[in-house]
Amino acid sequence: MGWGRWSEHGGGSSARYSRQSMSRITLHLGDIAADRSVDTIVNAANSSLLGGGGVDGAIHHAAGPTLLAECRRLGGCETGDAKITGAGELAARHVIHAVGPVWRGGDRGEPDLLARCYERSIELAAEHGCRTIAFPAISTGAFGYPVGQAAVVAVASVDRALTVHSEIVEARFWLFDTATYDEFEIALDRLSAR
Ligand code: AR6
Repeated sequence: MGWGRWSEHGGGSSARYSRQSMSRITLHLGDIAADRSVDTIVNAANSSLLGGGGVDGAIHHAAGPTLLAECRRLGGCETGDAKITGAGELAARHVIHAVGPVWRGGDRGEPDLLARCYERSIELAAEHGCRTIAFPAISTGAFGYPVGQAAVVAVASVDRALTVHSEIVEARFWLFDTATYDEFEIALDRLSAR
C-alpha cells in the first residue's frame, strides 16, 4: 500500500512532523493533548480511572478538573476495556479512557488485552458519532510493554477495527519520542506491505 505524503504539521496539530499512509492510520510525533482537530482522544489510563502520570497526567492537566469529576462516577475500568467521557477543556469532544495491560513477560495475555483496548476504543468512538480518534502508545511507558511489540499489536488491531467501523475516517497515533515513532513506522510499513 505504501505511504502518501509528508507534512510539517499534521491535522492542524503541533506535530513536529507527521506521516500519512494511504490507509486511515496516521503517525504523529508530539503531545496528544495538544491535538485540536480530533473528535476523541484516547487516554492510557489505569483501572482506577482516577489519573496518574505520563499521558494520563498530560490529558487531565489539559482537560481540567471536570474530567476527573466525570471519571470518579465511572467506577473504574477492567484491563483491556475502555470507558468514554466528555473532554473538559480539551478541544476534542470526548476522552476514551483505555486500560492497557502491565507487561509481565508477554505470556499473561498481554497482546490480547492490548488489542482489545484499541478495538474497544474504536467501537466507543463510533458509537458516539466520532469520525476521528487519536491514540497514544498504550502500555509502553509506566506499564513497561516493549515498544516494538506494542506497535505491531497497536497498528494491527486498529487496522482490523477500522475495517469494521467505516464511519471512523482517521485513527492517529501520537508518539512522544522518535524511538517510539520509528517502531510504529516499521510496524505500519510491514502491515501496509502485506
Ligand atoms: N502525548 C503522547 N504520548 C505521551 C505523552 C503525551 N503528552 N506523555 C507520555 N506519552 P504512559 P502506560 C507516551 O506511561 O504505559 C499512568 O500513570 C509515553 O512516552 O503514559 O499505558 C496511568 O495513570 C509512552 O510512550 O502509559 C497508568 O497508571 C506512552 O505515552 C499508567 O501510567 C504511554 O506511557 C499507564 O501506563
